[in-house]
Amino acid sequence: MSDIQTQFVKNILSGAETNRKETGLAFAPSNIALCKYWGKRHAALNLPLNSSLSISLGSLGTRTELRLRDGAAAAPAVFLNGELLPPDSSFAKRVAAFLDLFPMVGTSFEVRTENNIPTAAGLASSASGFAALTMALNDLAGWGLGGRMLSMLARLGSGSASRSVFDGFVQWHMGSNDDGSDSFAEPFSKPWPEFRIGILELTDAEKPVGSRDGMNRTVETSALYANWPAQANADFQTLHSAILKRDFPTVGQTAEHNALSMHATMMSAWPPLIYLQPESVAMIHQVQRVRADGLDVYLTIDAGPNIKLLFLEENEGAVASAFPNIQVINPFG
Ligand code: 2P0
Repeated sequence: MSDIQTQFVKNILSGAETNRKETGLAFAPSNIALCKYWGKRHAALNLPLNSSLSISLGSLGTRTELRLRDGAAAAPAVFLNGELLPPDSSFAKRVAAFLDLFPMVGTSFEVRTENNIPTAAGLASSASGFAALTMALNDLAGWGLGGRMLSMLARLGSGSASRSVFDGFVQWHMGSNDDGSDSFAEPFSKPWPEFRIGILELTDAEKPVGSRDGMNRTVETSALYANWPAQANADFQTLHSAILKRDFPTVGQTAEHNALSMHATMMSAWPPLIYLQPESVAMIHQVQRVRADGLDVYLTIDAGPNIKLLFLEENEGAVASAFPNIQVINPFG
């Protein structure tokens, strides 16, 4: 816990009343970025170098129950899908560090977190995990914080968690203040009920480098990274207006271009970050082939090997024939 984090939490909670209960409960959806967050301007506050934009996955995400335990201050007991995690596991350590920011709520917690997203599908669970934990904390403490404040607190756990506080299309404004007070997420746009996401789980190979280390390495060593914030901020604007206009081809093209540009900056880091596997590259080519044949389908890829397809309901049958192993998600269903 750093002084700047402590001050940040104090600022967010100033004015919030505490009405503490024994248990807090919350659900937060997973999200997929159409304009990716890649690179930080401040590590402790998870302040990004570009704005990002995502779509939340409806009922797919994380449900978290948070309970206060009696007794002396202790590391939290963290259960993931019913199993107690070793305290030195990376998720348990990150949860402990996050809860340490809230000694005014308690100093000994039990955290029960359940993901209903297949963990191997490459869907970030830290985003929904820290969003659900933040919302469960808000429930337990009875702060009654609104979405903007919750997104800023969730951001301290994981940058992408700031977007998982909301349903539907979400924008995370990078902000410019050094104290992080204007870097928050908020929803925009009405539901787009025809929007579909297809998950292609190509391999469950462990990713060699986590997102946090990967983005830091890219910022520090990639000469191409210098161009990324400008492209991402332009893509953000294009996506924002194309979503409001329901211009699907522009949404798809911009999201695909954004994801592949992020991968290009990753590959130009040193040592290189190559998250794509041979199956991923084969699938990128297949998406291009079926699109050349007239099917309106686009892809996005996160810091891993699996591919996510973007398409509209009217093409669900054709996409499922072209990609038989697809798992289709209706984010507004
Ligand atoms: C995103 N990713 O926008 C991008 C695309 C991965 C690739 O946000 O260090 O786990 O906790 O702030 O949020 C993953 O990064 O990183 C991520 P931290 P986080 O979804």
